[in-house]
Amino acid sequence: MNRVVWSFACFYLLEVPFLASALASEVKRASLGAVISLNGKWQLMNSNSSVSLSAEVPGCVHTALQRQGFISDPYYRFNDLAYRWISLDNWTYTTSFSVPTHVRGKGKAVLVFEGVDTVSTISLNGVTIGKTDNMFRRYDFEVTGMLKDEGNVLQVWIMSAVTYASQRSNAHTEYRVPPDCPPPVQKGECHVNFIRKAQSSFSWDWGPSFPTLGIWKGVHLEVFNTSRVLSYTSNPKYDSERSSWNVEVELFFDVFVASKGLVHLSIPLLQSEAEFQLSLTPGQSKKSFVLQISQSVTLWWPFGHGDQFLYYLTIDVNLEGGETFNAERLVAFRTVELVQEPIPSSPGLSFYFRINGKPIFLKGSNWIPVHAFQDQVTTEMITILLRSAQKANMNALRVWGGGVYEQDVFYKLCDLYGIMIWQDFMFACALYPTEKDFIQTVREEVTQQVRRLKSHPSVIIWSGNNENEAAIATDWFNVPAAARPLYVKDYVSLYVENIRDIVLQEDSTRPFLVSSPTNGVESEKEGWVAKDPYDPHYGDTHYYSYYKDCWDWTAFPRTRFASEYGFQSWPSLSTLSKVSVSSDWDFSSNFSAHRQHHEDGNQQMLKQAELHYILPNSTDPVQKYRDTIYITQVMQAQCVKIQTEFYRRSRSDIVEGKGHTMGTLYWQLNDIWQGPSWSSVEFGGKWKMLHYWATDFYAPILSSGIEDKGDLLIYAVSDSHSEKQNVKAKVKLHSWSSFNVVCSLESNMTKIKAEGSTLVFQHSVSALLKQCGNCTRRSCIVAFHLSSPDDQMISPHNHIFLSSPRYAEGLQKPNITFTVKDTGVVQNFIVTLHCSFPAVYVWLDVDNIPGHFDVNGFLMLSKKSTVIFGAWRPTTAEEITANLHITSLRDVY
Ligand code: BMA
Repeated sequence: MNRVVWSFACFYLLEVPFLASALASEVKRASLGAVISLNGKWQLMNSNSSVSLSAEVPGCVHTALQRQGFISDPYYRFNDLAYRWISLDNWTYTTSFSVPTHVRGKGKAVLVFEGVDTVSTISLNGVTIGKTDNMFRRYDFEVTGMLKDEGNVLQVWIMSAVTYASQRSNAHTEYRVPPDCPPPVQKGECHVNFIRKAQSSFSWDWGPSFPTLGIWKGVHLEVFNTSRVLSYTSNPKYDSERSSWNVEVELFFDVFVASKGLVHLSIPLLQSEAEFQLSLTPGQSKKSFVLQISQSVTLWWPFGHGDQFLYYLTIDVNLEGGETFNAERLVAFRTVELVQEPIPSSPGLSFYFRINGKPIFLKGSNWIPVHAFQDQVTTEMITILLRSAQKANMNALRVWGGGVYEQDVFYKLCDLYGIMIWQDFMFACALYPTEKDFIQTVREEVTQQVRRLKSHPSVIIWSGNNENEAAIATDWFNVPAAARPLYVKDYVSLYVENIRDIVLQEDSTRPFLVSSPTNGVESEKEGWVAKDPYDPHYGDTHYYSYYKDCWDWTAFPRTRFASEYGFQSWPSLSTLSKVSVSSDWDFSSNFSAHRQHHEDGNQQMLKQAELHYILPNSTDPVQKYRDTIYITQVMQAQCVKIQTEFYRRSRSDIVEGKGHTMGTLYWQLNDIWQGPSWSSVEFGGKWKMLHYWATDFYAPILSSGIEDKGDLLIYAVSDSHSEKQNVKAKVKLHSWSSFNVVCSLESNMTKIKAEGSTLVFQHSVSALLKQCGNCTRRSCIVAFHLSSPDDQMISPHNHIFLSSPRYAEGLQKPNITFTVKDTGVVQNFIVTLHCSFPAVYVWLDVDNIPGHFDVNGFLMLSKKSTVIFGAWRPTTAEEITANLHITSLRDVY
């Protein structure tokens, strides 16, 4: 079913004709030796053989059980609890295969497991060939001499991750490594920090507990005479002495027989090529080569700052015996620096990214796993999400440390789209053990992941973990004071002495941070665990406050970099209805409580909403449920907008020693299932109101209004690096009760700062209201935008309320009616709206028709408006008409 929901991404794929060919590149055209895929149908059995079925590899037990009809959709209603038994059992995957004699005759045979989830013992023809304990690693097991022509039996026995984690925790007797278990509201499993597996798979505050088991990535047999290439990397580096670029290429070999050959590197578009002698001796080795570029290159820029120019690099290895290895890869030229230096009149240090020498404000969000069953994540799902991010003017995402290192296609798309990646290592919200075997497996994981990902220009920073510095510093787990040094020692050992050490050795082209949030170099000075990792004078911060009025922008910490902040909302009824029945559609139902994994989450949403809106009170229960979902999305969009605009305005301000904010990554972009969360895109790809609004609050030129000490202030925030544009603010006061503009004002023409925020309009609110005659705080709203000297609109429309909409006077039911027409452009429909009174937070929802509107959740201050709906699958004006629901604030009470 999920496949169907997500299957519309081809429309996005079509949108970018280059995409398909770019994704298809980078395939190994030929490799040294023979490769036999063992993917496909395997047999799967539980521990007492009572369940036996065929299962796809790559895949997982849950997916197999569902596809074969043993269980229904695990996301349906309370099934996460009903299917807990699956994760508590142990499972065996079995396959048999043949190996042609001529292949077997080659020198060395290796079975390669690209990813096993997680703890397994693997046997071939009855002989144990290896064990796995880390889903983030690839495992290679030598099987030379163990293969037959036919009837080879390969078996993977997978132990319950829950049992394993608990055994490992029990065996750790000297001291606790907290937390033991997640909070009860998450209905999860315990001790996930003892297993190298997606930490959110044991439950999270936005996701279910599905401690999966499976062979989640491909399996193949490699047989070769002399050597094979394990992996290869390519990293452009700027050589400031020569004032030109080099491309460093590394080839990682597994050599069976000593051999010699040639390596040929070339970037045809830059007319650069070079040949190198290669001499290989038995064992594993890394060979590095430098291709000097003499021409000038076109740089790669983050989205919104220039093009994402990519060049093809070809790598050809020719061994004397005639064996060859060829690969093609996209490379991009860009530099990245994380700048932490003193700022005049502000204690502490700056914290911002400089790409190609230019300061870049990171605008984006946080990325979590796309599905609890990773084998079900398709390229289409990833494309939809990344295109949605880019459409919302995002240029950055943080791959959060409680999930998975994403699949290759994710990073390739980010390279193409210009989305910068803040890449966490997969450790989150916990302390971690440091036994030898744990450290060892982590070292291998980090080495492999850095080698896999470092060639992507989109990856701009590595970060050791999510919130673990803060967890120690602010004592989340009540550890006895006397034991603290022990935990700090473990922390430093894992993230600094091991992870950081490996990253610095493997990749000198991008910065490394130990944690997020952190004080960066200040944390380092304080022994890697700062007294207050949330200090706004240093590094990045995470900030959440659910009960405080989010309209009070003065309450937000004026941080250097906001890498997490956000508010929850519920996804649409059409998304929820796929996993619920109508009796669940009540905010106080068991279902509503069950899906909420954050303590008091449902209450927090309503309390926050109630500060400014009258809560829905329809007597029709389903209508009330729909309206309540709507009001949570209104609240979320409004809160995140206010907070994000505050950070963007702060980019060039220092107030009381704080400011120079240079990044906003709100929590969170996507969802793992259909439940309440901080996401702006629902599971299935539908945009919440917040996502529509992000398009505006992340616009390259933003007009942002606030009220400060009785004055209405309007700022122009510009990401531009060069243009010091002349702009004026155009301000209009509208009354809630009529379509007539009550009064219009214009600021003087102001030259606004490039890379900064400039005040363009200031007016006392009381004077404004007096001047406008017919307005009070409650009866009017202020709408504004920025215009160029020749009256072109250069920022999105924006508005500011002078009092809460719940006290709005004159706001009436707008009686919105609509017509839908096909525009004639493929899958684009024009919706014409008419209303009899001004309306606020006008929300269009077409239930299950995938696609999005050009604007949504908007203010309607004229009788007629038009909106475009772009569908992601073929549809008709009639289908849209039949499914379109329109809601505005005044309609819900
Ligand atoms: C931060 C994140 C996640 C969490 C989110 C919302 O702590 O790192 O762990 O889901 O807040 O609570």
